[in-house]
Formats: sequence, structure tokens, C-alpha cells
Amino acid sequence: MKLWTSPWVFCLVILLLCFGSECGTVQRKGRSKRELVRIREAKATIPGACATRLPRGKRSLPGLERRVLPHRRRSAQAVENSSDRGKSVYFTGRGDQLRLKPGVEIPRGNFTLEMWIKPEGGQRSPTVIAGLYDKCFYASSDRGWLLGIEAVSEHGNRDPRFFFSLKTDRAHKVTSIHSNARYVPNQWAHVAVTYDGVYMKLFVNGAQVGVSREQSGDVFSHLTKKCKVLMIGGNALNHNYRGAVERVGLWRQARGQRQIIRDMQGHEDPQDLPQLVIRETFEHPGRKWLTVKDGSFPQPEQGGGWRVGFQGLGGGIGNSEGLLDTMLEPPPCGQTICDNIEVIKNYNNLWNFRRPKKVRYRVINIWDDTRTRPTVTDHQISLQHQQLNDAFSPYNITWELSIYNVTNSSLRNRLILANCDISKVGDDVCDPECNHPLTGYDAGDCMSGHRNRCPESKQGNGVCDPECNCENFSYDLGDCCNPNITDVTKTCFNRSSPYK
Ligand SMILES: *[C@@H]1O[C@H](CO)[C@@H](O)[C@H](O)[C@H]1NC(C)=O
Ligand SMILES: *[C@@H]1O[C@H](CO)[C@@H](O)[C@H](O)[C@H]1NC(C)=O
Ligand SMILES: *[C@@H]1O[C@H](CO)[C@@H](O)[C@H](O)[C@H]1NC(C)=O
Ligand SMILES: *[C@@H]1O[C@H](CO)[C@@H](O)[C@H](O)[C@H]1NC(C)=O
Ligand SMILES: *[C@@H]1O[C@H](CO)[C@@H](O)[C@H](O)[C@H]1NC(C)=O
Ligand SMILES: *[C@@H]1O[C@H](CO)[C@@H](O)[C@H](O)[C@H]1NC(C)=O
Ligand SMILES: *[C@@H]1O[C@H](CO)[C@@H](O)[C@H](O)[C@H]1NC(C)=O
Ligand SMILES: CC(=O)N[C@H]1CO[C@H](CO)[C@@H](O)[C@@H]1O
Repeated sequence: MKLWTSPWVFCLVILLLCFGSECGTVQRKGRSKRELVRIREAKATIPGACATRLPRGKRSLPGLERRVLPHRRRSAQAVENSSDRGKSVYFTGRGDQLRLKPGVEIPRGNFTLEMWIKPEGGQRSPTVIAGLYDKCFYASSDRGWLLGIEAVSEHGNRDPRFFFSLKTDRAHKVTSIHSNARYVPNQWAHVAVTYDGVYMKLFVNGAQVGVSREQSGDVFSHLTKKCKVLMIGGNALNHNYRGAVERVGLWRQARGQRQIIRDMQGHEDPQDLPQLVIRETFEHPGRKWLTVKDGSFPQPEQGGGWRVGFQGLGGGIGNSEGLLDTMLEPPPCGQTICDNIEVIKNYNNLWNFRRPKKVRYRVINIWDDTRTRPTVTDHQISLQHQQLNDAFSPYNITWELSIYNVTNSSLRNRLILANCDISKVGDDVCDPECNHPLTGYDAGDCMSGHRNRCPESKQGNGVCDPECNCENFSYDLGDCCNPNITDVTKTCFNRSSPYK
């Protein structure tokens, strides 16, 4: 049996390319045009983002507040070691900020800063994870750029998100862009910020989550070069960061999304290296960094702080599975923007919100190599398409369908269980998300009562007996992973077996 859990490999991926730029934009006073443009810009880059964006002031509904994120385990593949991955260090938020030694040329124009971080919860707002300051112009403390965490809601620290702010020396105002969702405490996340003289962009776990073109030109000029200080872990105003940091990279180019994803996966292209200014692995932080006054270097993270799977896991999608601590989360019930009374009122009162709109979506249909067994038939697709249009046309919404056929038997035979990471199957803990007949009830983990029901006579008798198909009995002593005996795509749960 084959298992895939990568969220984006669903047989049926529906891409909602949003209801045009108006979607979910609440008309309200006091929001500057600039801000609206920014919201729109951000939306344009996150398909479907509007669906989960709660309006201001409504973000802290009790249900959302208390929603406990399920515990995420590290992938089994992750345990392997790799020397150039470096160390993760822990910033206490008290006097262990680091300042880049003079002599390293900080990029003036295009740049990319990227790193893995695991922020603790309850950061103050704003918290600065890394930033570029100007130590000469005290009058203007916001010159330069910052990567950090800040609350977006007016109500205290309720909705903390990653942000990237930038103010070039010539600009009058600072520009901040925020990630689309709050950060998850104690989870590793890969964050990257880029600037190419026109666009500033924020990436979280390889996804572009914010963009703005409000700033332009070089960040600073030759003349002020000596004034610039790059810090990580906090700033001079004590907006310090608490949490782990690993593998900080600074480039003198605005890296594209593909490159950022490759960096995230730990692949290094020698061709790119001339563009690399710093790759800090924290093996010898004293070589490039200075501590602040009376401060100390951040210490290696306690408790086996290795981040999950880093490199050598083979290329492609499977990689990101072990690599990222992300999972698919449905929007909390009743808390999408479209359920918001204020928003709906606007739609009711302003007819121009209800102008005809087109939603484009794509069905990715997976066939086997002989092009016989599609995941869904043409008839099902057209039926669904018809139903969608019938249901939404009274509201001036039409659907535009495109179909993408993929012919790949191997992919077709895979089973996707949302959130069931392959490493969880048969790990001696019953994971409800993996409790499915097709995984042999989490390879037996969820059948504690049935553990002993496999009589010895059935073990390894040349028949795959379901009651023996768990790790405890070596998957029926191998019978269930033997292609000569059984349809292994359905019965083989042994993680190490090539037939799984
Ligand atoms: C990983 O590397 C560390 C430091 O180099 C070493 O102490 C540890 O034993 C290694 N672990 C494995 C599983 O190789
Ligand atoms: C910065 O990036 C932009 C867009 O990639 C490019 O056109 C420009 O030449 C770059 N500037 C420098 C100084 O490399
Ligand atoms: C659909 O759009 C038209 C304008 O094109 C508008 O007059 C009408 O009220 C809209 N219908 C609904 C149900 O919103
Ligand atoms: C996908 O396959 C179906 C069924 O064979 C076919 O009708 C359709 O034209 C194909 N679409 C594309 C874009 O290839
Ligand atoms: C088919 O899917 C498998 C994953 O199941 C993938 O490894 C392989 O590259 C795909 N083949 C092609 C030709 O895309
Ligand atoms: C799983 O499969 C591997 C490779 O075929 C085998 O060496 C191992 O013994 C199997 N594990 C169990 C628990 O049966
Ligand atoms: C399946 O049968 C083939 C041919 O009889 C044999 O070569 C192969 O080793 C068998 N595989 C297993 C896993 O027993
Ligand atoms: C072969 C094997 O691992 N047997 C174990 C299966 O599980 C029972 C109960 O948990 C153990 O007692 C057996 O030793």
C-alpha cells in the first residue's frame, strides 16, 4: 500500500482563484488606501487567502483562541545527521542578541535573508528576529529592515504574525508586510525575506505570503555604509526574540521562490555561492558575530533541537513532508470571512459587491498508465461543475473549470490520508488520523485489544491474514508485503518494505 500525505497531492485539487480583488475586503473607514492596496496585493498572491482571513477585531473568537494545534511529531527520517546543517541556537531574549562584525559587506540593494526559526509563544509585539539598523541616525530609528513577529489585531497580542518591514534611506515611510496567518509557537518555520529594489516579499515555509512595491531603490547608499548594523535575536530597543534559530543565510540577490524552496531543503547550488554573503551555522558564531554589551552568545538549543529532515531525503515532494511541520487545517467552523455579519451586510447593501464574478478552479485527475482508471470520471466532473454553477449562479457567481490529466500509475495507486504522516503508521501510538482499514488500523497501533488475536498457525502461512498484519507480528511474518501472495498496494504497511 502506498501512502502520501503531502497536502497538495490530493487527487482532486481545487484551486480557487478568488472572487476578484473585492473578495472579503471590508469597506471601513480609517483604513488608508495604501493599506487596501497592500491587502489586495497580498491577496493576489495567496489564492484563497480571503476565505480564511478574519476581519479585524473578529480574529479572537473564543473558539479560535482555544483551538489546540495537534501535536506534530518529527518525521522518522529526520533523525539522520548531517554536519553542514549546523546547530540550532536558543535566544533567551536577554542579552544574547548578535551583531555582525564590521568587515562583512551588507548588501545595499537586492538581498535575501532566510533562516529556520522556532519561536516560543507569547512574544512581545513587535519582536525582532533579525534587522538592519542605522546607528548614526538616531532621529530615524526605523531606517533599514526588520524581520519579526508583531500583533496585527488592535486588541493586544491576539494575532501575532511574521512581518517584514523596510524603509530605504530615501523613503519617507516604513512599509510592513505580514504573513497570512498567525505564527505557530514552538514549530520550526522557514522564513525568508527578499527585496529586489522594487518588490519586497515575505516567504514562510517556501510560500510567498506577502508582497509590496511601496519601497524602491537601494536600501542605503555608499555614504551611510559604515552606519549599518545587522543584528539577529533582537534590536537595540530590547524588542528581543525568544526561541531557536538555525542556519541563517544572507544573500546579495533577491532569491526567487524556487531558490528559496531549494535552500529550505538544504540543496546548495555552487553557482549561487558567489551571491552568498553569510551562511551562519552557529558552529563558531564568534567568527562573524559580536555579542551586545555584557551579553553572551546564544547557546545550542536544549533537548535535541535538531530540526526535522533536512537533506538527503531524495528530491521532490516527499521531501517537504519530513521537512515541514505544516499540516492541512480546515478553517474553523463559522469563522471564515464569508460568515462575518459585517461583511455579509456590506454585500447586501452594496449591489456593486455582487457584480458577476467568475471562480476559476482546476480538477487534477489522475489516471493509471494505461489511461483506464481515472480518479474521477468525466461524468462526475461535469456533474459537479453543473451543480456548482446551479448553486451559485443566483448569486452572480459562475465557475470556470479546467481539467488537468496526469497519467501515472504509481501516483494513482497511492492513498492519501490527510495529516497521516507516513512515519506515524506503526509507531506504537494509535494516531486517529491514521486509523483506517487501508493502513491496517495504523499498522495495528489502534487495535490494542486485538493484538494477541493472531494465532501462531496463521503467522507466515503464505496468506496475508489481516489480524496478523501489524508490526507486532512482522506484518504476518512478511506475508502481507509479499507481492506473490497479496496485493501489496493494499496490505503492505511495513515502512521499510519496498512494496509499501
Ligand atoms: C550527530 O552529530 C552529533 C554532533 O556531530 C553527534 O554528537 C551525534 O552522535 C550524531 N548523531 C548521529 C545519530 O549520528
Ligand atoms: C536587483 O534585482 C533586479 C530584479 O531581479 C534586477 O533587475 C537588478 O539588476 C538587480 N540589481 C542589482 C544591483 O543586482
Ligand atoms: C447581479 O449583477 C447585476 C449587475 O450586473 C445586479 O443588478 C444584480 O443585482 C446582481 N444579482 C445579485 C443576486 O446580486
Ligand atoms: C483529460 O482527459 C479527458 C478524458 O479522456 C479528456 O476528455 C480531456 O480532454 C482531457 N483534458 C486535457 C486537458 O487533456
Ligand atoms: C509518478 O508518480 C511518482 C510518485 O508516485 C513519482 O515519483 C514519479 O516521478 C511520477 N512519474 C512521472 C513520469 O511523473
Ligand atoms: C519490513 O521490511 C523490511 C524490508 O523488507 C524487513 O527487513 C523488516 O524485517 C520488515 N519489518 C517487519 C517488522 O516485518
Ligand atoms: C516472488 O516470486 C518470484 C518468482 O517465483 C521470486 O523470484 C521472488 O523472490 C518472490 N518474491 C518474494 C518476496 O517472495
Ligand atoms: C513478537 C512481539 O513483538 N510480540 C509482542 C506483541 O505485543 C504483545 C502485547 O503488547 C507482547 O506481549 C508481545 O511480546
